[in-house]
Amino acid sequence: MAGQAGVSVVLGAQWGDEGKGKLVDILAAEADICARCAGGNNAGHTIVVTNDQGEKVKYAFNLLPSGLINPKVQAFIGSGVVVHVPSFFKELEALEDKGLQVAERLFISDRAHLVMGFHQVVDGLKEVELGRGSIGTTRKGIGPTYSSKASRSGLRVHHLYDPTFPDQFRKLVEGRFKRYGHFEFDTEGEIKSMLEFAERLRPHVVDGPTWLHKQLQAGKRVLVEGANALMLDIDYGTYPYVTSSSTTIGGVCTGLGIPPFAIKRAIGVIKAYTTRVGGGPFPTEQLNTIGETLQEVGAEYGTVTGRRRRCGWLDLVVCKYSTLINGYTSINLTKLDVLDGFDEIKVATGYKLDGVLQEGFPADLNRLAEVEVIYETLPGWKTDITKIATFDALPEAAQKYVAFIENYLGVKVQYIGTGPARESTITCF
Ligand code: 2SA
Ligand code: GDP
Ligand code: MG
Repeated sequence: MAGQAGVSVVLGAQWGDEGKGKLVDILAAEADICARCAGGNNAGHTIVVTNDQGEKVKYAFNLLPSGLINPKVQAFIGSGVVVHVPSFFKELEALEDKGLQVAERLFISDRAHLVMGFHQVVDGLKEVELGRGSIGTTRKGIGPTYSSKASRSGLRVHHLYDPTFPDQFRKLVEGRFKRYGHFEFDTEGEIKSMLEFAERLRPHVVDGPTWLHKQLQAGKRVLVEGANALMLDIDYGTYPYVTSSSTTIGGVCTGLGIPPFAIKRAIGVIKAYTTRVGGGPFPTEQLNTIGETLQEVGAEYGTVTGRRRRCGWLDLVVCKYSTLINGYTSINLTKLDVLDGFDEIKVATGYKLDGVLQEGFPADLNRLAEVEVIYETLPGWKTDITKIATFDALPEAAQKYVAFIENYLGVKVQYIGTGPARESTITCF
């Protein structure tokens, strides 16, 4: 359980937006620290909490860890995260406006890379350059910042307190002008603003690995909130239609600076169907009324960009591949309620190429485009499950749907989502 000392991890098993934020919020009740290890404010986690007056209050997290709703939890932004400092404060203020005391509980690694305004401009320019082949990024500057990091010219949080920061900043902008032509950008204005932000940021900055190790040594329970998801991973996702960070369990170790054996469990979050926002392959996508129904009933809109998410049937080939890489110790199956109205439900169980059943997930997108998807058709339950609180009370067909997933993946479903609110969760064990 999340209650044990050490590290518990929540990771997206598909293309993101599986409902990780909701699970993180629930598990935060039994955690001391909630940490982000990768990505930036491209992530969008929506949490719905029923307040004392019985009203539903919605929280949207992008860069800050979702565990912050729990007032006892400290939040940590690890070295693998890329941080747009103005967005950090905007989000912090928005949470404080909702009555949450956040500032004293929020820590950020000195090694996290900084997303600058010019990274965001370049994100847009790159997308325009790609034209029809564009990735469909969130334009938050994520890819260009990780590019700066990998090319060893990036600026990290600690650089904000280095007297050479302005010069290093100018050099970085000059490099972008050389590559993309002279775009409109107020370099000196941005430097001034970053240095002002640096002073506000100072109380939050810690020596990342030392700080976290001290907490672990003190027996603290650390909950890691994965951002984006396995199929958006820079190495294992549908490259190049991916984000630019390591979204796998490996990214948890590198992003936080912890050894693998500190991780006690990894919960894979799987949506009961599949969605994807942005470009790139999606073998089970339904460009028909099925996809439209999933989109409408599931309210599938991007939390950051407001874009409509593409929708399709559950793809167990993807989930198996994801399980193989991340080694889930259990599953949170989310949004099962969205399937309530279907007569029958399809699930992808295999890909064939040239008539041959494939082992694994193809790396080559041209080959992926040629796969014949093999489906299993399961009966729907045609029942409103949103008020159901136990597994045994679920309609038989819904139980069978869950069992089918467990059998295919060889991993038990621990939590089932039946609605957006915290309390709309069945805990199986
Ligand atoms: P980026 O901005 O460089 O990380 O984009 C690269 C690809 O990664 C996808 N991506 C996402 N996919 C799902 N959800 C994300 N967060 C938001 C949300 C997305 C939104 O929670 O709804 O609001 O549009 C997210 N962030 C990045 C992106 O679509 C590209 O395919
Ligand atoms: P994340 O990026 O994985 O944290 O997921 P998002 O928050 O971007 O998207 C998931 C959406 O589904 C949010 O709007 C949640 O409020 C909602 N949600 C989460 N779990 C459930 C569920 O079990 N049922 C329904 N109907 N909605 C859910
Ligand atoms: Mg999201």
